[in-house]
Amino acid sequence: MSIWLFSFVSGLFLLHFSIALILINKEVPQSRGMLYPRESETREVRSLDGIWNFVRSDQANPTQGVREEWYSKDLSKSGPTIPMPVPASYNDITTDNLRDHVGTVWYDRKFFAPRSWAVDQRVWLRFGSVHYEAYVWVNGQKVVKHEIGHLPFEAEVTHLLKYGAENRVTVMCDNALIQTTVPQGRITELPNDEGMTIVQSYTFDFFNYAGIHRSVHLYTTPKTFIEEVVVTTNLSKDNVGGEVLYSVKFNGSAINEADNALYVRAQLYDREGKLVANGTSDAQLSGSLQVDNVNPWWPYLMHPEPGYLYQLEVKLHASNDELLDVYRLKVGLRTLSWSNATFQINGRPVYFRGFGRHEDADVRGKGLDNALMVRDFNLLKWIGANAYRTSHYPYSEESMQFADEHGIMIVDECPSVDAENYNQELLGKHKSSLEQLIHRDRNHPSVVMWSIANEPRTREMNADSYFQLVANLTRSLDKTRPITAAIATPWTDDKAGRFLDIISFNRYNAWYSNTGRLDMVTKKVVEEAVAWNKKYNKPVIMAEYGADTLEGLHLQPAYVWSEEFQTEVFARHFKAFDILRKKGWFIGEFVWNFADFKTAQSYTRVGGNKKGVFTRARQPKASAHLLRKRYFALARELDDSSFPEDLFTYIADMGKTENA
Ligand code: BDP
Repeated sequence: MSIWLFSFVSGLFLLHFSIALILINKEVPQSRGMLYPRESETREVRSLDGIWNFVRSDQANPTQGVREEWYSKDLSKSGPTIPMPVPASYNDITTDNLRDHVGTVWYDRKFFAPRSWAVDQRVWLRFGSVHYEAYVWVNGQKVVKHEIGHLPFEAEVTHLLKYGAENRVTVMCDNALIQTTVPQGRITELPNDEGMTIVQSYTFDFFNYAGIHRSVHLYTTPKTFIEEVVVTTNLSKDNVGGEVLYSVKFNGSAINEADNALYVRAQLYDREGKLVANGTSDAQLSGSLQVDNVNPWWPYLMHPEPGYLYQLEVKLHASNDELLDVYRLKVGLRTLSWSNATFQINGRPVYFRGFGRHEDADVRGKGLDNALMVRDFNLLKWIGANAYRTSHYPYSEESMQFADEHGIMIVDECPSVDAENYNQELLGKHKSSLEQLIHRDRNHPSVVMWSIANEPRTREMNADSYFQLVANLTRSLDKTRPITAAIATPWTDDKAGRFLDIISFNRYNAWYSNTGRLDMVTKKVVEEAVAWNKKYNKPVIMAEYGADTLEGLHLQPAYVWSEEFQTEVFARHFKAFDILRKKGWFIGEFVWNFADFKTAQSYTRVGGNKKGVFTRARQPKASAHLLRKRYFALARELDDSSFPEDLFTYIADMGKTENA
């Protein structure tokens, strides 16, 4: 090779190498609109939930449906369809191997657009979540594409609908995870008994359920309508005076072109429906409302009336006072503050006692299920928890609203799990997932922290610049909440903690390390928490600890997988947490996991991950009763709440009561 050619090639190599090293901060697309669909005097909402038609593509030919334009006619015309419930994961509905299907599947259904919708308004089609990637057509016309599950998306379909007639919506959904999706996975082609097959693998520990996971809505808005509402709140030092700051964006033309002077009337109602504040916005459609004798939003058990919500009514008016649009949302007034040692709500220090969770259930997988959601909140309150992390992706909007109502604090996590092999495309999508999450959840009082990742490989090359960019974006989008990430990399090697406000760590003492050694828990937990705090001088949370437990397996003395073992593992951790609490900067304990859940098949998983305190059918294991005593004891000690009457079972008189 000539010297010239050699230097050219090595130059190329160097260039390539340095590109791999440098991650560039590129703008992420900004979400718009997507207010949760609510009826009002100017808006109608229709659900498209129900039984849809469903076709799975040939795994070896995933683009066949697009090439053959299956969306241009009823799916049933292109081949046999099966019924599929929406919302639900499709994986566990049939009795064949649809569970392990990799690639695209198709859904369609018909619906009527009433004649009344044809006049003077817009119609929107909104999906609460389709996992992982979705392509949507209406009457054969492509309307929207969305990547990254667990997040809502929508499109205006006004001009595509036939009014007073039947219409068709078609969805193609792709569950494939690769190195540039969030979360990452790998697709490989492997030989099987019939020849070759496509296999999906991933390192994260929950089943990659897919399909139309949350509700599908059609809703109407006026031509000129409220597109965004952002709310922040303040309280006076004594929590007596409150302030609601709102900022509204509209979409659509003003009534006549010369009329740019739209304005907003904002009214705030208390729980009893009494008007407590009202005002008119400035020309930018922003304003503030002052509330006297405010009822602040408090977490469960921190106050006799937790989860207090007001209703904010936002009315968009033309300059001639004509009412254009009305949107109502719930607002909780609270403040958050944090330092290098504490996290405070309304000026009072918070100690988190909660769970990592999953959206997961028998049959419906990750599909929204109101019965399950309400049962889960009843269990959270029964056990005395005040918080959970939406491990490892955004949970349904309905559950966020429920958390607001019940005073459960949320550590709101984006869908980045086990991030590795950091690359530019991954960074872009990771940032976009946070942008979409913050856009969706910024008005929820229950959201008290953003979690920007779970167990990223933070010792890898590039982890520092990657997480600096992710954290910077998060902070630029919301300065009112602290940032955390659940880290499992040893503190000695971690490169991401310095970009966080609160350090969360996951560790499985006596399970993945020193298996079975209950005598090797307490000291290790204390030592590790102290080390994290020393390294970063920030508040510390233990975000995951636990042990797989087969319901009904009893072994004394405690032995791994038994109910006795899980209970003992918890007790050893409680001891560590009490030592740590005295240090001032240890601010929370989260058990892994709230309930048993489905994972990919593995010889370490018996029908799934069994670290639940509740079974997958949401019944308590022995550990739940212990945890309940601890959580209520903490609530009494720290927040002065009282014990539920049935917390302690009667055992004996113990000489405390007088003879009858
Ligand atoms: C942690 C992960 C969590 C797993 C858990 C476990 O964050 O998703 O389910 O381990 O192995 O590392 O049970």
